[in-house]
Amino acid sequence: MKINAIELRRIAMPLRAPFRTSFGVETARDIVLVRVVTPEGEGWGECVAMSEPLYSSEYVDAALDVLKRFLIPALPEKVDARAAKRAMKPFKGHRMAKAALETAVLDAQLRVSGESFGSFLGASRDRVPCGVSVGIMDSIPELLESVSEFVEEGYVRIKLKIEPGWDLAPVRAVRERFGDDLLLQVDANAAYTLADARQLAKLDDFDLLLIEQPLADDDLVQHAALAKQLKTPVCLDESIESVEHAAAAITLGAASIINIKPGRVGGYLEAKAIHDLCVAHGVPVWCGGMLETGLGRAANVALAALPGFVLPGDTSASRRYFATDITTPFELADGHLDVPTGPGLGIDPIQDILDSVTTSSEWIKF
Ligand code: SMG
Ligand code: MG
Repeated sequence: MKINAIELRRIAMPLRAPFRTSFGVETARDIVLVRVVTPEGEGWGECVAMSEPLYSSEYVDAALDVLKRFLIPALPEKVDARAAKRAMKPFKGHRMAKAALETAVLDAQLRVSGESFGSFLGASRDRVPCGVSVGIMDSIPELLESVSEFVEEGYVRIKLKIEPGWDLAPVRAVRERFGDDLLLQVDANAAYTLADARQLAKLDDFDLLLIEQPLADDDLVQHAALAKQLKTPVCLDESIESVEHAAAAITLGAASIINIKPGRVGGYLEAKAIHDLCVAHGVPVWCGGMLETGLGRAANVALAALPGFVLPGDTSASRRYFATDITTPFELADGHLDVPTGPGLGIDPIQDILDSVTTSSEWIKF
């Protein structure tokens, strides 16, 4: 496939409500969309980097810069997703930027060949069960109100964001109010240290599905030590940026469950490789989320339909974050989202909505 031009379009999407984690509060999404134009068709990729390097070292301005300066110029004349991944490999890091470009190339390639993301990746289901991630709140009553709305909407699993000072009490309150049958898990976004092991072990009483990324991203050995002190399974998110990291985490006993986010690991090809490795080792995986628009969500839902994704993902409906999505909104039905079946992502941006949220656009011509 030959590329004629690539558009780097930056959009600003207000969130319906602030989303607080242990590292900060998000009130809007600042997103780079990559649009690959070929003679036969177009493809889209969404960069999941945040405005500031707080979740990981990546951030939006850096993603734009590395795309323009290094990643796009490195693409070979004839390209598909695999060739794009190979061409970008020499550049260290910047996995979210790489994932966006690789996804746009893959989408274009699949739209031309008429195959869906789900079929290309190996999806084995036509819909996926959905969980929702619930931010840190100012009070327990506010949290219970929010969780109750999500449960009523049909979400099949609740994830509570935690941090020191907001862990046992919210988990206990949600367990007491919604009962033992609620699938419940927590995510610390690296807010603890191994010295907190005894506090974290108190969460064992609440029958959680997992505790996600309790310690720092580069603390694999400490996660292995922590896992020995907890009954709650340890799941890694930020620590896993490649299939090699996943292999190391499994070998060390640092994680018994892995959260797969295609942006964090450099794209859907790497995400699929991590899935395959985990299946081979009997390690359950689930699909993470980065507050994606409908474009990123479409690809995530396709990935979440692979057989190793045995736990509900952070693949919530569009309205969880956005009053107006840039695509036809994803809507929950019986706690599930349908896997798109059309070619490529199977969904398109709605031009006037896209234009109304666009803050800048730049074309790179080939
Ligand atoms: O898309 O629903 C979503 C976000 C889910 O909690 C979520 N993501 O660490 O897993 C995580 C966070 C990262 C983004 S927080 C701003
Ligand atoms: Mg996480």
